[in-house]
Amino acid sequence: MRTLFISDIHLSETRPDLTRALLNFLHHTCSDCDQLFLLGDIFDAWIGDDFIHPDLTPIIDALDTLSKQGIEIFFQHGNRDFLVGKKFTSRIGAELLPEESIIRLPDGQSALIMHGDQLCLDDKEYQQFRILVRNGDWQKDFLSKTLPERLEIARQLREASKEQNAEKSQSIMDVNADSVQSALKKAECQLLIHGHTHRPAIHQQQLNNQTGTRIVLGDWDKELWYLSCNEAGCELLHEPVNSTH
Ligand code: LP5
Ligand code: MN
Repeated sequence: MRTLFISDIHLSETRPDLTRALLNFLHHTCSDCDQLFLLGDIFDAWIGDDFIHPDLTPIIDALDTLSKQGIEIFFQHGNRDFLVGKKFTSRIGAELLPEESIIRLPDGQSALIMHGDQLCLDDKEYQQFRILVRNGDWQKDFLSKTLPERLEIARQLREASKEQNAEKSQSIMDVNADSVQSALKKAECQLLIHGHTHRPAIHQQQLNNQTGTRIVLGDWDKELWYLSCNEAGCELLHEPVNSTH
């Protein structure tokens, strides 16, 4: 039994190298896995299930092929692709998971999984923004706009985000330690797996009288990061984006 986790690929038509890297990963690394978890920000900007850039259709087809081969695929929202809906996940044969989910790993351990943006509680501006854009009415209104309008809003938001991030400190944009503790406590888990911060690492931290583990997935900008779990445990692995099998 082998379970893989990836996040923060940020696929877009401007990065054909990432599309190629993911296709390669799906064809080779995933071919002998049983489960694939997509933990958010797979897409750089998702403006609705009714628009998929044609350059990304090979990815959609490859995911669909994997699920038809019996590999279970699970999708969680990131802060860039929170508008992914059931129309899209059923197109690829994936299950859309709640933003915080508890799963069982091949070695029997329970893990709490999430994108990770919800843990960045020191980033007050982002958390306010998050409440706004995760509101159902707000999303309905956005999705009722024309495609050019939605593309323009997404572009403006990306600009605003880039400008504001340049002003924020690294610590503000990392997870808040108390939010990690309380998320694990609430889930009654000792292992948290998330992405978002683009700071791949395995952290051990004190959790009441036990040791908690926090595995942070990496983004795919320069290297291709993934977590591979089997009966023996989990390994956080990386390869160059341009590697060929
Ligand atoms: O994404 P990244 O890594 O740059 O930074 C994130 C947080 N930013 C965001 C915003 C996204 O990047 C915007 C792209 C969304 C694409 C989907 C579009 C379709 C949906 C459209 C619905 C709105 O998530 C950033 C965090 C950082 O992670 C680290 O955690 O700091 O947070 C922000 O930048 C939020 C700002 O601080 C506050 C929001 C400013 C909004 C300004 C409104 C501009 C007017 C736009 C017109 C509607
Ligand atoms: Mn993110």
